[in-house]
Amino acid sequence: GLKGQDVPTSHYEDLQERTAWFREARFGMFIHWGLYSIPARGEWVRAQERMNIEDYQVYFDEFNPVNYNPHVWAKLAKAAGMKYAVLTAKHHDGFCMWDTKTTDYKSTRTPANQDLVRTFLEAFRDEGLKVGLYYSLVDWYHPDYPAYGDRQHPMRDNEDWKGKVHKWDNYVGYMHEQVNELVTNYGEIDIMWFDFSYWSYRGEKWRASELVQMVREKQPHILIDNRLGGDMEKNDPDVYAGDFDGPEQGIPREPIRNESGYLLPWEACMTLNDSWGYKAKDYNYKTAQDVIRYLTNAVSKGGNLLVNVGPNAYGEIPKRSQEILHSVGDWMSVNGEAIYGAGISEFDKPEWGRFTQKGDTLYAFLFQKHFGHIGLKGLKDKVIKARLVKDGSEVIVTPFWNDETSDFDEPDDIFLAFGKPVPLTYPL
Ligand code: FUL
Repeated sequence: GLKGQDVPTSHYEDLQERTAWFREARFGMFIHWGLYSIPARGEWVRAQERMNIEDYQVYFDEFNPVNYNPHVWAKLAKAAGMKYAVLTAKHHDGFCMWDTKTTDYKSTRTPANQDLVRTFLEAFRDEGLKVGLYYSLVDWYHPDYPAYGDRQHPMRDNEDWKGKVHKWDNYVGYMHEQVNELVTNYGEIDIMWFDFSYWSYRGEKWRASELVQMVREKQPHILIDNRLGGDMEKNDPDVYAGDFDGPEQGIPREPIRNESGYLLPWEACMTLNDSWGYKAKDYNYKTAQDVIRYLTNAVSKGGNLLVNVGPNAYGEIPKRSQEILHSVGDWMSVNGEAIYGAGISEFDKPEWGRFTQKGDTLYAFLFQKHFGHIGLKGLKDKVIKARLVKDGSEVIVTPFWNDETSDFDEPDDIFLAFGKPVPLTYPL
């Protein structure tokens, strides 16, 4: 095994086993969809524009995504090379995308008249994808969710809320019951993606241990993120330890480790433009190449990438997002073997790109223009053969040293002919 990946406790052995499919999958789709798709100014619109519930009610009254077809979404995810998807079952606005018994603030009471969580889950499973649900702990709808003491609450500056008593326990009970419904009534769920706890509202404020225990009882294989305030790093198997870390909008500089230095599974989530929920006027899209590099970068550090789409009011994934994901898929269909099931390499990150590794095979991803060769530090005498992943063609390996042409200054550098990515096979 790679250094640092051997696990000391049965907790970490369980973690490795439980997350095996997830670490193999590497690439998933995040879907932010709800009432906020109608104003189309992002999922925070109610908070940012200080709307009260009546202002926001118009979107509830008209929510009718006539072109919603989760099979189309699932096929797109598959075409992109994604292996799983996570849908917002409830975002901060508190609107429920399933037929919950806990409130009427749900999709089945809108013109959509559909349990959108159920139809999403069924369609994505049909296409052979793993399925996850995002669930917001923050809730701007529930009357017992506290307005004051919560900097994120849209009612924070609203005089009407001054002096109001919020029965926190009521809210936590409601929240537990909603999660209970999701993990009880919808078959096998692969990921629960809680979002998020903060400041004084971390962990046990939400009765997080109890919540996680309930979820794991109902869904023994489920993966849970660490935004409940779970202390994965503390390395304590008895607390509500999350199964994976979740950096947002960026790839960490280094692999993620706990306090004892053991590598943790992680997943970076990222928008395709600058918004999670559909924002009509956000044209700042990443390119397919950007996405490929984020993904490669993540995998080279032992992580996953969860790329977001924000379907519109009709239930359609924006055209531009579709195009990008199709291009990423073209690349993945040829180069996926360097991504799926691959992870951290024992060799240092090269100046010109990234390495991933799977068993004895090293995958080299070239990010830069080059002069027909690249240098591989520390690989002298270790390479049996080198091939281009995209067509299996031979890449010439030469123990080579030339002051003129080399950026590197170690005599044991090995230079390879042009190729991207380049798989090398060598005995360990
Ligand atoms: C954040 C949320 O506040 C954003 O709206 C989005 O859902 C992102 C993935 O997580 O915490």
